[in-house]
Amino acid sequence: MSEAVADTVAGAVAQRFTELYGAEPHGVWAAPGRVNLIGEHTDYNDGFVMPFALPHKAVAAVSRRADGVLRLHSADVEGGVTELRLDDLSPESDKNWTAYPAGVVWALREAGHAVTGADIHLSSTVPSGAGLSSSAALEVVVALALNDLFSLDLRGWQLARLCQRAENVYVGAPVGIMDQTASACCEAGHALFLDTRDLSQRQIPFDLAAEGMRLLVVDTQVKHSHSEGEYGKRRAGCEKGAALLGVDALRDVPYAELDAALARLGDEEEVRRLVRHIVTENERVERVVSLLESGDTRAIGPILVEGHASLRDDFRISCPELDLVVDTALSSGALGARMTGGGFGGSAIVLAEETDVDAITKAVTEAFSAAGFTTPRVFEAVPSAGARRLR
Ligand code: GAF
Repeated sequence: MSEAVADTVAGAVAQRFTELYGAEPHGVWAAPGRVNLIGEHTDYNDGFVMPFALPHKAVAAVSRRADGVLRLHSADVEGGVTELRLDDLSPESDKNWTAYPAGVVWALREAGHAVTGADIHLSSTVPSGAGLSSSAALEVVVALALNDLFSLDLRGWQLARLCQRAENVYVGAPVGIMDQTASACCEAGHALFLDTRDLSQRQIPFDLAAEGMRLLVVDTQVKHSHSEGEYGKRRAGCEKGAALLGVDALRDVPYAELDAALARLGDEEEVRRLVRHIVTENERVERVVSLLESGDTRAIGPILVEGHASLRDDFRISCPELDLVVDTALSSGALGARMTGGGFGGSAIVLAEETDVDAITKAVTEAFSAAGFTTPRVFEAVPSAGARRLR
């Protein structure tokens, strides 16, 4: 988003805030959605991930209050202003969209931060249910706004931890730390190489346009939700694998010792598949990082494809629509393609030469039509800025 566009968006959200609450907001903030280049379901196994921020953002106009009241409004949801008392916030009491911002306020206060109330108006361009972290964007934009307004002085990774806690405990979705950290910490023109064990990070330059390539996001329009059981089952299976192998997390199983670890799991076939995905996926992230750092960007394509096969066959979280994107894109000349995010629907990414983008988009759209699937939404993903104050 250029500075001029950011200013227009901030102005529109601020104006709506003023209409709703009768005074100008104390500030306006933005936090992006993300796509993950590689490193899927590794984050709750203390492993490696590599997301980058999308230009799509949640924007929040916010004012401080001192009277223990939280007022929430979203441009994207039918209905008026929701008014809550901070003292009444309690985990899983709220099953609406308001659980995301209210959960962040709850997590901040639970951690001892003096947040005394707020008026918040939100507006987001991150597609929801598309595996592009619309929830994390909402959480992070609220956390950043409150961090500034109450002078909490928390760093990006600390805000991400609090947002994850809001989602785990308040919303009740057992997600890892990737999405919140991506939204809080990504930088324009870079992918974020993140070690989810200690949250150490490296910004890896990722400017595909300069090299004549593009990265497409194909939103299959198949909706997914992390609070539903399958995500939690995969997480529990990974934790069982770590316990059976006697390690803190599957991150601690070295790739070179994968075969021995699988042999030790004996007839635990389901757990063996989950372990194989996590251990090989961490190694794929490391390979992608080293290829990008040595300037060999095109060579990451086959690794993305390996990652998709592992998610489809071992982790078993793909779906016919995601598989069709990957197969069609590859047979139309893509350099690589894979599902991205939590799975069971959502989006796939396609790495392609700029000159092949139109043909791939057409082929995928036609394949969906021929299969009787809903028309997918295809757009280019440009690595964009992380969360920031707009005004
Ligand atoms: C979802 C979760 F929110 C992340 O924490 C991560 O586990 C991802 O699925 C899979 O890599 O986006």
